[in-house]
Amino acid sequence: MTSREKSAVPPSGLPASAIPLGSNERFLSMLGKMYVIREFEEAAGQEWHAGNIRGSVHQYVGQEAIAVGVCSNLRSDDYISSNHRGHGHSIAKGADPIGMMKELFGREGGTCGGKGGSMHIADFSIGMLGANGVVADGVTIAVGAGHAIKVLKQDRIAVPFFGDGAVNRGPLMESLNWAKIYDLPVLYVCEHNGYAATTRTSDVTAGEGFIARARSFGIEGEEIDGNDIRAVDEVARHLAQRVRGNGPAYIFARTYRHHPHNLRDSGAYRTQDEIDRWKLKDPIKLATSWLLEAGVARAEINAVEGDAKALIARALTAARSAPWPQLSAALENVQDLGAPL
Ligand SMILES: Cc1ncc(C[n+]2csc(CCOP(=O)(O)OP(=O)(O)O)c2C)c(N)n1
Ligand SMILES: [Mg+2]
Repeated sequence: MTSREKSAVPPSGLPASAIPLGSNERFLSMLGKMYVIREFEEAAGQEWHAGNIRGSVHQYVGQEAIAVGVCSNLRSDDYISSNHRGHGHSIAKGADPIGMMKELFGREGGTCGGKGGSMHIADFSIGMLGANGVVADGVTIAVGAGHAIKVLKQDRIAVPFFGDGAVNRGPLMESLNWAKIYDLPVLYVCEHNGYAATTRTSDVTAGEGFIARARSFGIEGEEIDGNDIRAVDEVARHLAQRVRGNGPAYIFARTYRHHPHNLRDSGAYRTQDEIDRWKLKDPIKLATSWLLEAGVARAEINAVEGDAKALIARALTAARSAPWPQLSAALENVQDLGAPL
């Protein structure tokens, strides 16, 4: 089966964008997507420790509400770009988790033919322009897409997801200037989880950080609790509408990653108390508790969780049994600059 074959039924039935705004069904659907991301990430961690996945894996656990809340307000032809922590963004935009798991395993049928791995998942068929291992560089790709949208007079938007570690890099600054000067339809999404690898970003950021920097270029936006799917959904809907056909805006979302930076990181620079306090604000737990309060039955919530677990179990089975890529595929989809072999 190829990655293009959408083998996975969305675990919560209809995609969130097809369900009336603000309804319990919409939020239940988003909860289902958050569960798929969480199950994918926990499974990826286990498989990495078991030696079945090579390279780095950066888990998105704890930040799921941002990707899901934003992407639920995008059209399938809108673009996103991502960073090294990109699995959640890809799943939220509609990538097939089975193809993605094959990709992490380096197998044939992976999203990128098994040649990209965790940090290079791209699926142009759903507007996912790529994860990116170079901090801040995914942002410039989305701004380039935004420029193309403007030149081609389309009504799409481009959404770069990036972390607080990108805020001190030059490409982000250049991109803000370019996006504003050309009034490009770009919705910046800064996921402020407080850390860039093992460094607390407040220790290495001069001035007031991303919001002040965006404002200094004349770009306005909103700061939100990135663990509250309702807040992300509301603000993303409003800002995606504003950006479409207009100039840039930003979402600054406060959040936290539950796990260390990647699977090689001991995480020794954070206290257990800090981690525990943020886990009380787990976006899945928060959404579950207010959905129950809103009258959604526990059985419905259990069902979306069960669907997500079943989907990821299928993804693991498929990834384990998929063949390795053919040697002849090594030079397929590689840019040919004309150099002699
Ligand atoms: C240009 C560049 N510098 C350094 C690194 C090493 N590096 C990889 S991820 C990372 C931290 C990024 O932090 P942030 O952007 O906040 O994302 P988070 O990991 O918190 O999701 C660093 C420094 C890199 N990949 N690229
Ligand atoms: Mg960070």
